[in-house]
Amino acid sequence: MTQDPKTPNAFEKLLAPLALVHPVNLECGREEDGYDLWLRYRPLAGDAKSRLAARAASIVVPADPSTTMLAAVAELHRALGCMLGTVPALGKHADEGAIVLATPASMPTLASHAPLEKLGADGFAVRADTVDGQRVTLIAANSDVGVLYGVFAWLRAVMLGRDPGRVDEVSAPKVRFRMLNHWDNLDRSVERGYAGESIWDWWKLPDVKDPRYVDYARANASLGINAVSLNNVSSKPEMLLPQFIAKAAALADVFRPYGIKVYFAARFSAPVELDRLPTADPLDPKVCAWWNAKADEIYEAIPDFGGFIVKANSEGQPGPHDYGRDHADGANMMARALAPHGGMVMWRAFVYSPADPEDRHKQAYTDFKPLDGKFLPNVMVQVKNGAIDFQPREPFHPMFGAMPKTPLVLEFQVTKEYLGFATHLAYLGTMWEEVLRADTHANGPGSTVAKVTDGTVHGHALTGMAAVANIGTHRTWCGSHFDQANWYAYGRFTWDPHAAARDLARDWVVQTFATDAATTDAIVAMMMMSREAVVDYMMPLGLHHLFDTGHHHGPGPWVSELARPEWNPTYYHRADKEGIGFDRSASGSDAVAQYAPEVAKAWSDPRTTPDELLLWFHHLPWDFRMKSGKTLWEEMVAHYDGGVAAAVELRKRWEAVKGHVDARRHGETATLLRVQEREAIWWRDACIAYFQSLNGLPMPPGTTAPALMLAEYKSRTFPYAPGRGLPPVA
Ligand code: BDP
Repeated sequence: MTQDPKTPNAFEKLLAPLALVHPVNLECGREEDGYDLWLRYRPLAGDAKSRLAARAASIVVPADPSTTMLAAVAELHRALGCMLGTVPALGKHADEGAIVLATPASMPTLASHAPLEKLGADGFAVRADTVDGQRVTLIAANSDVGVLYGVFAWLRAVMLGRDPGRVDEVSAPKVRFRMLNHWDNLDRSVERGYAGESIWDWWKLPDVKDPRYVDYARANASLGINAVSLNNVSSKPEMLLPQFIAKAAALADVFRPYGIKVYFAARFSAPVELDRLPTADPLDPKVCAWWNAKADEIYEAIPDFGGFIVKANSEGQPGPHDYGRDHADGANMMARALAPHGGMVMWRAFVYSPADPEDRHKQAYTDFKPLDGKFLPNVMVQVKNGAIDFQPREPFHPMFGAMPKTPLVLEFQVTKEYLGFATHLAYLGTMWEEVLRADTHANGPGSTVAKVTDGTVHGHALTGMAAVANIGTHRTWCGSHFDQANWYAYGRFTWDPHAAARDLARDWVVQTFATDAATTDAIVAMMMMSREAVVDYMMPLGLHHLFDTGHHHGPGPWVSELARPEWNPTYYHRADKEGIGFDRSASGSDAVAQYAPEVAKAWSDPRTTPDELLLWFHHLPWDFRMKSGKTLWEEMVAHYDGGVAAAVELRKRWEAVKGHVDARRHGETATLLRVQEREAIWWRDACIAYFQSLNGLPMPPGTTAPALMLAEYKSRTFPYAPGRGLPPVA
């Protein structure tokens, strides 16, 4: 349905302050190309249409609506216009069939209709209710952004096929800072980005505000994401120059109605680089004054600026160690500058030293544990889900549960740097669920990472999750259709870290493909098996970081000559003629001792360590007897074969749903699944050929030898693989 933009109607007048580009010029029902993400609002028919129409007779908007309230109205307008083909009227009263948007400020009697005390600042209640004797849909919250979230929740329920007249949902987020971290450079390249360029068109900002920014904000708000850091954590000082602050301010203006605050990744040495201060020592009064003034300048342009995220003393980034200070000194200096404005510092714990020979697994904990309790109240320490990096599987980071006095931000990576870029299908919901449900035992059994993250284990009110975004200029936003599911699932986990990966997958499939139950089941099943498939064909049994250098595309278990030991895959697998694996038990690096005694005990002994983490914690002989009765070598080959079989299975299952998914998205996905199958075989063969070259063992009976000689796999180079961004990183 398209409305004539020349005839301004009541909606257009109402929504004018939002300054959306053609907010009422709806374009519904065009070919599916992935752009609409899970907010597709396809036209309804039959009963579904009449049921919705009966519940969408009018929209009642509070008087003097904020731009956030207008964003809620705009979304209803867009969604109902597309799904019904007609736009409901704007109503003043709660007439029969109205959708009533309400906060205590707009409806003094609201408390008798909605459990406001349960909703907190961002929660909502969406319910079929009777107001003044009329049956209405009440979307209630304590704040306007809560109403916006409620609108998205109601629309989701409609898209999931629920009866719009029976929706009854009361929900509040369990995490306060629900953040996306863009690793976007100022030249628009994206570090570890596989979906095109950065969507921030820095060059044209602040003048040109791409309408895509609004769609980006809508998508985030639909999940509850409320914080966005704009630039790469391996940051450039120029982000803090006035011209970039102005560009960021323009983005902040677009995002504000959607409840999203912007953050910057701040470079620790910026005072030296931008203003030639002789030092960036965090205890130097001139340096502190520089940051104070910089914070004032930023808040002048962006009054609701979120704060800084900082990668310091890690992978070449400057930091307080350069001046003999510790991470708390650095973080607190910035925190003091931001505190008068209500800003936060998210200080990353992803640090490992270029000089320290200690097991990389142990270094962050060793650095940060003694600092517990030393950070100012507006500092959170941001910790990756695993101890080393974003590997296909890692044990949870030992800092979870070990920092009782420090609020932690749990950091995930949505972009699939280590799980096949945007060409492999890997639903990460299952990986994140595994981490979130892992038991730290910090405060007795049941002290899961989710409960550390939601603040309940240590009683923190400041809670946060962050993830490296997978978003770029590609039409699908994420580089492939299925990669959208990872943005989606991550966002939903930030709202509720106790959610189930399968439920989120199902919701995403129904919203995204809107197909019959059998097809939905088939696609959900594909998603649920996909991450384990990648683990199996890349690095099973706790192996990690077998990637080729720099770009991390494809296998490179043989790489051993890079300057820093921990940049080499051989550092992680330690394979030789006798055995394989990293001994992190007491006889090795003793990284296990960084976990609570219950966890350490289980992971200290290969017989009680789960197979999935075996070689992460133990160096074992190739003939080690596995729980299955197979030798370690046989088991490893079986996993590699299982991974390839699963990739074949994914391709076949997708072929089977042909005709049940629109042709374009089906075809594009089918092509990628063929790539995945081919690369799964490559991974399997290259790794087996390499390990076999060390152990000299024959292929287990019934298995197939690698197709090519090891030298052929070793000779492959990918100088132009995507995602390296600037500057070059290892
Ligand atoms: C590593 C990436 C690197 C990032 C780093 C980080 O390879 O590009 O800069 O993480 O998180 O996994 O800072």
